[in-house]
Amino acid sequence: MNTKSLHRLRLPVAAWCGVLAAAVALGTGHLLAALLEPRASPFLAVGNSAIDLTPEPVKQFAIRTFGQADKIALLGGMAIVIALLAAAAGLLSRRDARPGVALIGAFGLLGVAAVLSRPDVGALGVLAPLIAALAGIAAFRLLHRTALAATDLPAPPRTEHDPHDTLEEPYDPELLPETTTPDRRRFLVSSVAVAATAGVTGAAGSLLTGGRDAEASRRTVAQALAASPAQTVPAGADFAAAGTPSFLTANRDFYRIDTALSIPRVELADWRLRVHGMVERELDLGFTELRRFPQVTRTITMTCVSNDVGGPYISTAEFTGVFLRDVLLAAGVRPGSEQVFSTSADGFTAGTPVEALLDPERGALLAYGMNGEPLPAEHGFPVRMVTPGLYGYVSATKWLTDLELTTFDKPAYWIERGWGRFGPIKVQSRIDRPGGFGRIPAGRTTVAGIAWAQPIGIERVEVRVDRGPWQQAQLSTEVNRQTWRMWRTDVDLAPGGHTIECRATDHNGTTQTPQRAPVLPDGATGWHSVFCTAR
Ligand SMILES: Nc1nc2c(c(=O)[nH]1)N[C@H]1C(S)=C(S)[C@@H](COP(=O)(O)O)O[C@H]1N2
Ligand SMILES: [Mo]
Repeated sequence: MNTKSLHRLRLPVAAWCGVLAAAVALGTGHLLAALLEPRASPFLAVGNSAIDLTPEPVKQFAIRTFGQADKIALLGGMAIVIALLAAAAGLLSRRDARPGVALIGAFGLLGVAAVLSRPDVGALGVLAPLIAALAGIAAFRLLHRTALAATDLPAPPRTEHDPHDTLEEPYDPELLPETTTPDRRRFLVSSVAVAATAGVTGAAGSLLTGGRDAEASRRTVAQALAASPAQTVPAGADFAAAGTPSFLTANRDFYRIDTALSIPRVELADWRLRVHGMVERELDLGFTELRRFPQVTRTITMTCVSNDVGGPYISTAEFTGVFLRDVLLAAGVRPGSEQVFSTSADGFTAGTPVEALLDPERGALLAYGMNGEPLPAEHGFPVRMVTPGLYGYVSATKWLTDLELTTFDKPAYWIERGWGRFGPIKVQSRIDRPGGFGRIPAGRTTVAGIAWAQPIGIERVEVRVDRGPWQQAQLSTEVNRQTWRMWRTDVDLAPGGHTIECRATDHNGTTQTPQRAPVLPDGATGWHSVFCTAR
C-alpha cells in the first residue's frame, strides 16, 4: 500500500537534484561560452540583459547603495534566485522528472533569448545556453533516476502491527547504514560526479575567459610607455596629511563605473580602431598604427555623472596615449558632423561633441597608459577615451573599438536612457575631513577636502560653520585646469554639534549653486555639508 510514497523523493533530495543540475548547466554554459563567445555565458548574458532592462531609478539606487559592488550584488542575487528556482524545479519533480526537465529547458530558452538580445554577442553564442540546458537536463534525469532508485529501498524494518502507517515517509533512509544499499551509493556517486562536472567546467570557463595571452599584450603596451618618463607631481598638490586624497589616485583605487558584468578581455593583436562616418578617409588602426601619432602624457581628473554631492566617483591619473584630435584630423572631419559616436568591445556607446575633441586646450586622449602602467583591464585595456571636462558617460569609452563621426541624431547608451546629451562637469566640492557624523576635539581643528571644475579650474573654496560667515580656504598647488584641487582651513569649534559646509568657485567666477539637484539627468548640484560633534 505504500509503494507509491516509496517512489517519492524526499524534499531535500529533490531540491538537491535541481540545484546540482542547475550548477552543471551554468558550468557547461560558462565553459562553452569561453570557447565560443566569452560574452555568451548564460549567467552573464542574463545578468547583462537584466542591467539593460533595469529601470533607471532602480539602477541609480543600486549604484548608490552597493556602489562599486553593484555587480557583485547583482551576480550574488542572481545566484540565489537561480538556486531557489532550481530547488523549486526539483521539488516539483518528486515523483516524475518531467516538470523539472521542462523548467530547465525553459531556462535554457531564456538564456538563448538573453544571448540573442546582446548587441555584442555573435550568433554562435546561442550554442552555449542550448548545450548548457541539455547538460542540465541530462544531469537532472540521471540524478532523479538514481535518487528515486535509492529511495525505493528494500523493506524497512517496519512493525507489522501498525495498520495506520499512512506516513509519506515510512522510514528515514538516513537511518539505514549506507554501505548496505548499492542504489544509494550509486546516487552518491552520481551526485559527486555531477558536482565535480559543474565545478571543473565553471572553473575552466573562468580561466579561459581570463585572457589567453593577456601578458604578452600588456608587455607590448608597457614597452610603448617606457618611451615617456613619468611626470612629477609638484610639491603641495595635495593635503593628504590633512585628510584629502593623494593628488594621483593609484590604479587599484581609481573609481570604476561601467555596465560590464565581465570585463572585456581584449588582446592587443586582435585590437583595431575604426574611424569612419563623416570623414574624408576612413582609418583602420592597429596598435602599431596608433603609435605613429605622437605619444603624450596628461594628468586628468575623471568624474562620473552618478557622483552625488559628497560622493566618491572622482579620481585622478596620468594618462598616456595620443591626442584624439590628431587621429580625427588624420581622418579629416567633414563639415556637419556633430558628435563622435564611440563603441566599446562590449557594445557600450557614447557620443562626444566633435568640438570638445578637436579642442587642443582640452587635449582629449586615446589612452593606453595609466600612471605609467598599461591600462588595467577594468579601466579599458588596451585603449580608451579620456576627455577632460566631460563626465565619463559621454566621453570616456573603455575597450574602445569604433569611432563614428555623426550628427546628434544617433543616441548613445545613456542618452537613450534619459541622461543629458552633453555632460559638462559641474563645479563641485567635497569635505573629506571631518567625516560625516565624526567626533573631533573641540577647539581649533582642520577641515579639508577637494574641489573640481574641469576644464576651467578652481579659483576659490570657502567654508562656513553653522551658517556663519564664509571663510576662504587655502588651495593646493594647481597642477592644471583638468584636475581637482585640494583645500584646507582651520576652524574653531565649541563643544557640541556643528554643520560644516563648503562651496567652490571656478576661474570664470561661477560659484557652486546651493540648489540641490539629483544626478539624473546631467549631474548633481548643491553644497556638501557634514555634521560633526566637537568634544
Ligand atoms: N565600455 C564602457 N566604457 C565606459 C563605461 C561603460 O559602462 N562601458 N562607463 C563610462 C562611465 S559612466 C564612466 S564615469 C567612466 C569611468 O571610467 P573608470 O571606470 O575607468 O573610472 O567610463 C566610461 N566608459
Ligand atoms: Mo559615469
